[in-house]
Amino acid sequence: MRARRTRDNERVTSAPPLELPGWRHTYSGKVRDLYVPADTAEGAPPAHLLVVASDRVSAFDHVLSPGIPDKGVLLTTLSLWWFDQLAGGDGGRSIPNHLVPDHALAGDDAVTLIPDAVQGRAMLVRSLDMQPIECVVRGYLTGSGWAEYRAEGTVCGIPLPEGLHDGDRLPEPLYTPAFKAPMGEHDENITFERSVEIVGAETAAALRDLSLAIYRRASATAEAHGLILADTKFEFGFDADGVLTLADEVLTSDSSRYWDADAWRTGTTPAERMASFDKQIVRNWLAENWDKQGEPPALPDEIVERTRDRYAELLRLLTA
Ligand code: Q0Q
Repeated sequence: MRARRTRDNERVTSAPPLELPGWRHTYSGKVRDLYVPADTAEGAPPAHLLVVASDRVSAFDHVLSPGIPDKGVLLTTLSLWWFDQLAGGDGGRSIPNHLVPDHALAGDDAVTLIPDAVQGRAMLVRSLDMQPIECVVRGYLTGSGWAEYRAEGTVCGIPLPEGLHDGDRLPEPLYTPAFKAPMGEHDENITFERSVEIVGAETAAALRDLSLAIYRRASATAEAHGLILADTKFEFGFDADGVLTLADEVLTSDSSRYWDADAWRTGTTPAERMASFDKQIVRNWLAENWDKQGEPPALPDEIVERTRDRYAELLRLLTA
């Protein structure tokens, strides 16, 4: 199969993106593909977009094989559920999102615009003026944050109290933005002050405040379902009326870390405490079976099955 490069300059040997009737493929991320209406003139702003989630899984900057069966459907269903919760489904104030207004899981015009081949794993969204900031919120100390804390006592340059351990809850959720780098480069952690220079003071403050408010709301919902939302990342854009709008996917296992709350409370080791519902199963297996040189090995059936089961379990725990 011919290798090709995604927008992140990822060398992937996966199949070329699907041909979808009425749509033109415009670019591929590691695990998702973006389409514009086929009749969109070159260079013209599309009326709306189709965000298609694949079954591909990535880790350590590689797209892995095989894919995880149903991953695209499971993560899209979770995104749609969270968009609905944050639009007022959880009783809170409505957070504007980019879904085409009447988008639902079944039986409306939006769904008929979504080709059969990607039903259930595609979102029909309004085209926004996307802001180049990855809005990361961390409620717990783990991953790259824990690594920096051990070395420097800070997370993204923000000083933290001494004596914290891997997996500990932070005194307050931290907003740690990243600058969305151009194709092929990595997002770069930046200070809030740098985000002000990039998008202006008003937008930078709005991105921060909205991200922290959404994290707090989603974290409370997760805890009510026996889960911890350790960290997550949001993307926003301005709509045609200048309203800052929640975009991309939201609060999925690809954009967030979820842990089992009981395991976190009772576990004695970081691994026990951070029983993840995301791709930590894949990361742990790769860490034990790949020297990070060359292409990663194929994932064994057992790892694929366990990962799929965790995605399905997360969706059940939150939405049942
Ligand atoms: C937009 N992306 C992300 C992506 C690959 C999604 C552009 N509503 C929007 C959205 C969204 N979501 C975007 N642009 C304008 N309006 C989102 C990074 C990348 C596949 C899917 N890129």
